[in-house]
Amino acid sequence: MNRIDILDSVLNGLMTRYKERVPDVGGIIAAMQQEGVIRDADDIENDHIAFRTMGVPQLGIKSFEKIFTHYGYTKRDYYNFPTKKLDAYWYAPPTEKHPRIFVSELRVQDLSHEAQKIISSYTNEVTSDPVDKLNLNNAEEVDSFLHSPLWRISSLEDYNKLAEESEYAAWVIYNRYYLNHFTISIHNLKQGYNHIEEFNEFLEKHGFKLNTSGGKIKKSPDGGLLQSATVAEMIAANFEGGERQLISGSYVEFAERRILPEYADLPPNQIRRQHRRDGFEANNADKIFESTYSSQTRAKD
Ligand code: OOG
Ligand code: NI
Repeated sequence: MNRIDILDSVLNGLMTRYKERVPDVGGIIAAMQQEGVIRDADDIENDHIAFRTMGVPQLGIKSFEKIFTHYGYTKRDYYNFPTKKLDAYWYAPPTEKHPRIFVSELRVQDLSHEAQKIISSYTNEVTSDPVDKLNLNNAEEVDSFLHSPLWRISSLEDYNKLAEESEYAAWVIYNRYYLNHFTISIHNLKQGYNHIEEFNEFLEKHGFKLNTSGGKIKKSPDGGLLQSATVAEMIAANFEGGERQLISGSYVEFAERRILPEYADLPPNQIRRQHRRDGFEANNADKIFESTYSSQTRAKD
């Protein structure tokens, strides 16, 4: 298998698990089919996928990114989220058919001593960078790594303590490298659905709840990138000792990338990905992170 085939297989594995965990994915696909927006799921262009990581020396972005740079992804811009204490990068895919990747990392050393102690009690079980031990040319090995525990199952008490200080920290302690979201590209859909405002209306008409942080539409200052996201679905989590609690799982995002001003006159049938606004926007992302935060999930009736 060449690297693109391995990548496809790893991405398929991620999407399969994600669809099982996030019923909204199947629900949105079904609603799009019902209204004739797509014929089947393969008609959906995946704008990007996102992962969350713990910023400790043997893990975090610099460990995780090795998986996808091996398959031809290139590291692009850096983003900083001061209040959430996060760093992030995005990665450009090896071909136009593949999704971009957004990877964030919690600046663990910026948390309280108590939160750091809880986190390290888990992350210290990983004694060296686990990606270095992986055979990245073996898709099954990578798939199983992405869906296996990195550390022991957390206690409910630790989860709730972490959530008080960083909901992101709590999310990663439980959900680890599960796909955080995939993103439906809106701009290439048929008329009536290819702008974020009308797509949001379509979603709400079908009963999907949108993240309202900063408004339902997150718009970049250049006007080129418009995003919205569902509120994360709650999953019945099993904690140490058989304790259970509903916690945030993953969500779905929607992105409209406008044509760059310099290509405004290109005929529509010649517009490709490179003619549209690329990358991400820190202020949009800052609000999208909150799709898994209780301020948003609580509002989900
Ligand atoms: C990522 C939030 C940011 C985007 O497209 O800007 C994001 C996350 O929730 O982990 O997805
Ligand atoms: Ni995103």
